[in-house]
Amino acid sequence: MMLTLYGHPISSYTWKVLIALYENGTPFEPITVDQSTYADFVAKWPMGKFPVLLDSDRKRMITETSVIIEYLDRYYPGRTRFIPEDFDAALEVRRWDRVFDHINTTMSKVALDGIRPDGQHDPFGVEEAKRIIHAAYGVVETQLGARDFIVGDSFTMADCAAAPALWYGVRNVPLEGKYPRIAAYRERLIERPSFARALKESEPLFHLYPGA
Ligand SMILES: N[C@@H](CCC(=O)N[C@@H](CS)C(=O)NCC(=O)O)C(=O)O
Repeated sequence: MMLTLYGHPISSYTWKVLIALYENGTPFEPITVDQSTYADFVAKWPMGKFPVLLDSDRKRMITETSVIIEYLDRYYPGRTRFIPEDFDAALEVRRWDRVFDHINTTMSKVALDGIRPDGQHDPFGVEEAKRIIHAAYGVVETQLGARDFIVGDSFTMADCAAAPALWYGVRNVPLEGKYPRIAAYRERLIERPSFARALKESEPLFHLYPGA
């Protein structure tokens, strides 16, 4: 097997890369980061952040989901292209990819606060996180306009980032009826076969999610 992905079936950032792999039916071996594999994983990538892609053919280890997807788009391209050829369009994709990753990381602050021990909660930090996410929802709502996808009319890396960020984001920081385009876009992403598959595969382990 050329490609190996260290990740976890309920991890939002793992989903982002799984969506890219499933979009194009790219063959890979998944390795779940758990107690039995953690030491091996951290030896490879001491940052301890997943997912991580290993390419045995090209003898490369790629970290950071946006870089992994750019790598797949270049070296293992398929029917769905994640980065447009046009440079300005590519920058737009990268820009919205960053917005969704920001939602994703900020949302986990809200989710993880729920499992902190008594006396260790951070209500100020949680309120701050919610304020940041609502600001992001506002710009995403405006950007969506009449678009099916976040940039232009085709599915890109930015949509790979949007699916997990909005799936978990809206669970933790509800839309409160204020962002109808985000609600509809989130449903379209959930119906996309690549994401539907990642969601389905997460079900057996979903009880591990904080507050699930
Ligand atoms: N910027 C990173 C974020 C990855 C990330 O935060 N992954 C989470 C899982 S969804 C993680 O590894 N958490 C475990 C930890 O931080 O120790 C990326 O895009 O790959």
